[in-house]
Amino acid sequence: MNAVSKRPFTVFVEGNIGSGKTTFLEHFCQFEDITLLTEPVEEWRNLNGWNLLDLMYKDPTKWAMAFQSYVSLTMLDMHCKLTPTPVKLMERSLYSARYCFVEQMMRNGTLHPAQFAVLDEWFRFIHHNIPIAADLIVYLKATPAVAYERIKKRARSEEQCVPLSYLESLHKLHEDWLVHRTLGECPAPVLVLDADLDLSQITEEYKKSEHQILRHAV
Ligand code: DGT
Repeated sequence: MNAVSKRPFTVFVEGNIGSGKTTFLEHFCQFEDITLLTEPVEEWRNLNGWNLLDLMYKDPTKWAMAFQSYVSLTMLDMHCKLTPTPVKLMERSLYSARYCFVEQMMRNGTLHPAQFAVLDEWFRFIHHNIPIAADLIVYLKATPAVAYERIKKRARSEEQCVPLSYLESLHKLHEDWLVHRTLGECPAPVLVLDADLDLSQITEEYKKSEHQILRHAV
């Protein structure tokens, strides 16, 4: 397929921190006609030697604005990336950055209302002027306590201070956005998968999404 002539079938993989988005994407490595775009966490950990993710967790009031601004840039880059395949799978999106993370930081006062207004204007501008559409959202729905245990286990150094209450509020925002539809705009149909299952059972759960995704990979 000519990469510039037609937008690929685009899937956002969404879910709380520790819900298994990376494992979900790895499951689709076996299929040739799918481009996988993993979240640019490594870029957030090293911008000219600065670890913005760490700075944001250590002093959110000071660094949230810079961090979210850089998240927006790297996410926009993912949305705009041309792919040689008919299907594109993206880990998260500008939508979850805005409706889950920025929303959370605005509600708990980490972002000043003026900072929030700037980020919101950027989101609105991009949304109206740049194609960031999706055809399907796969929502990996995880109980916050399960996500919390996984985060402890993987021990990413920056996340050691993440409390269960933070995961609970992020979970509620994902639910309001993707299930109850009371927050923001849901840009595509949503397929909800049970992300609480352990590794031995999760492949079967992931397979439930294969038909909807692979039928476009021709
Ligand atoms: P997974 O595979 O489901 O366990 O996914 P993770 O946890 O590797 O990926 P993700 O996107 O849930 O989070 C990576 C880290 O970056 C995590 O510490 C949360 C943080 N993060 C991701 N996007 C944003 C954002 O827009 N704002 C803020 N404040 N943090 C974000």
